[in-house]
Amino acid sequence: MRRILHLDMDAFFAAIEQMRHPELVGKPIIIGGDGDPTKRGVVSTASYEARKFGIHSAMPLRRAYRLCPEAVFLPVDYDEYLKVSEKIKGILRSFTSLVEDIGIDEAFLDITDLNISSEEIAMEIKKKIKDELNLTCSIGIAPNKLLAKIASDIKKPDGLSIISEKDIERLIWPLPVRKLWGVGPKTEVQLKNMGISIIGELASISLGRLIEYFGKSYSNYLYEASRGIDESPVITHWEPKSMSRETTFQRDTDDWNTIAKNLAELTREVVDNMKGSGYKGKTVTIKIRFSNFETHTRAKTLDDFTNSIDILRKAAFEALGRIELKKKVRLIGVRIGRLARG
Ligand code: TTP
Ligand code: MG
Repeated sequence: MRRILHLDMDAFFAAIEQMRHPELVGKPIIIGGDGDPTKRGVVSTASYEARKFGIHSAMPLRRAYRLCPEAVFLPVDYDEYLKVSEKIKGILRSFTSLVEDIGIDEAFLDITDLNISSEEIAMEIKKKIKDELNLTCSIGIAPNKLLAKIASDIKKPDGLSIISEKDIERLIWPLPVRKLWGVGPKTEVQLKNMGISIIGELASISLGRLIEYFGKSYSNYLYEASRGIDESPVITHWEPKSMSRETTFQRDTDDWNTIAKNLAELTREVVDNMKGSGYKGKTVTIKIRFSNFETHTRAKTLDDFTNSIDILRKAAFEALGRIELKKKVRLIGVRIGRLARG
């Protein structure tokens, strides 16, 4: 039987701000955009004190301001959060090299071969993160990644949940289907139409019935996931498929110079990122979202892999030229794909 640990930091961006500004501890604080709640932008995260007002990630900042005008609004300081994230991953790697980095504030560890009890490992990790960084996290430990990820979310903040296969019916089945990794809002609606809202209900229907509604491989996934089955290994190194950046304008714009300047800047940022991690790319895709949310993408594939800013910028502008800018633009994005090391 494997032992997989999933760790997720509590109110990550907000907790880091509270750690470096102790006067903010215990207060409703909201991190998002450039910290000005009168401007366009969304909430990246909110402290647990702010969540009591109904504020959550991805909510427009202006709405958050209406719900809690007394909250402290702060800009996203991504560089700082990334530094803290790297320290956390370093702490995790001091326990085992079998660490899968899945996000800025979360990771899986395969602790099967460590000769310490699950509870002791979790407590030691929590203590080290608290002592060295003054932050708290929530940990789930289970026989696989799927269950460990659900477990870490059962008790938050500062939680620890250790679950085994015999707990699936009692702890997993009553949860909404959305708690399963890979079940997004669309699947949630489709399942609801089939009369299914919790994982236990999903586990009660046959694979044949699922296949009537979903593709074969996704049906297989849902069938197994609802039963707590997941054989996927902890992967210590992922090759990225693409790198991208996008930006939403403060005001929708049809000014060519503004659009061009932003496209050039975003392309430079993606290229810097590629160079920093040693990749070259072959396709450049650009995305334009108009003020009515109509979204268009166009891609340009190059003959060779490259990290040349001149070539990639030219390809981005070629792709842009194939979109008719007939309305004001709300968002522009660049993605470079078909990455290869070199
Ligand atoms: P989460 O782990 O989803 O959230 P959290 O750590 O703030 O809170 P919780 O205690 O519930 O785990 O995401 C980690 C960080 O990622 C979060 O602090 C900010 C960022 N983030 C966004 O920028 N936008 C988003 O929509 C989400 C969900 C997270
Ligand atoms: Mg978190």
